[in-house]
Amino acid sequence: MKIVRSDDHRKHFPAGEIHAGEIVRPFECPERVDYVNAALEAAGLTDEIEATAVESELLAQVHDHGFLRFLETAWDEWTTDGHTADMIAMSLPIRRMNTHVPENIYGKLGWYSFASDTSITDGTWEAAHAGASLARSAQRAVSAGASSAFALCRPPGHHAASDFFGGYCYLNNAAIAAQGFRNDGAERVAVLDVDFHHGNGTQDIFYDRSDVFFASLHGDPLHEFPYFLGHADETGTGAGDGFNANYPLLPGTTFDRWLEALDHALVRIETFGADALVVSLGVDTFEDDPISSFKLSSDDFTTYGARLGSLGLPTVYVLEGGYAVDEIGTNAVNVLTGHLQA
Ligand code: FKS
Ligand code: ZN
Repeated sequence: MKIVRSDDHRKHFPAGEIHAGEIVRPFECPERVDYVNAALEAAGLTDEIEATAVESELLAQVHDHGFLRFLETAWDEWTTDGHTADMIAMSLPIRRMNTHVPENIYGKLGWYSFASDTSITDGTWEAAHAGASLARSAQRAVSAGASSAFALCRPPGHHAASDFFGGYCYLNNAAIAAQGFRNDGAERVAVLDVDFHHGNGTQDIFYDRSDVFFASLHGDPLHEFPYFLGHADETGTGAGDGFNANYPLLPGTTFDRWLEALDHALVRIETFGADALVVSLGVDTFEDDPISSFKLSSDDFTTYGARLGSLGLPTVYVLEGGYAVDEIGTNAVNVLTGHLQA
């Protein structure tokens, strides 16, 4: 298992997150990566490779041009306007209010966002770009012959669609890895999203395509973030019809039930005939996660990692969520060691 990491994630750390009407320390914090690094070390997963920068052409295959430009320049434009505090979108377009892209920076901020939980700060672009580079570098190593790789992406990516950010995500690292596999010759790529939250961004990016199959196990959006996408009847559109599979599960879901859904998704991936697999690895399914409601124990992560490994596919793991910070390392690394034992 190749490991790809960067310290640039530290450049992104908003001062606060609005949570239940209060400003709290962001759940998605830099120490998350420190705990994962410590657990990798403890497990002897030390086969590190150097990251190289993701190409702008690949970013442009996954994301909208105007959106990329916005992310790259937002902080400068904001500070030029005289602001110094983090950018938090508070005016977001909703039904029938989205015909013109605003010119005002505050208007653009809302236009390109879907959730006010996700601020832009000095350093957000650099960190997000570095994270995308980790995903691309992990995928390149696997396309070049490594059997698996793990990218310690932070900020996470699976809520970011082609043209909007939110849910702590800016660039869709998993989608970038999947498109990278395609560019490097894989005919069919599967993306499996095991984060507690639905990977709405990844789904949206590949929704009309038959070359990338997307499957996600997550808290039912009727009850859980991102609330507006991730239902079982979303199966793809046009050429992509039949290439999207959602497994919405009730709050409180136990490992038995979760594993049934996983096994179903794995059969779908095998039937699809994937040449490569990208796993959106969020460990917020853990029983003690502070913002999620599934009941997986640390050992359960090892068990399901072995199921993923038993597919025998070239696999890239991309870090997504997980907020029980001192256990995030153990849980993520348990999936990787499970995979390697298979
Ligand atoms: C707390 C509720 C609003 C939404 C939760 C975002 C979850 C993000 C994630 C990711 F993997 F992207 F990090 N926050 N104020 O775990 O899915
Ligand atoms: Zn999550």
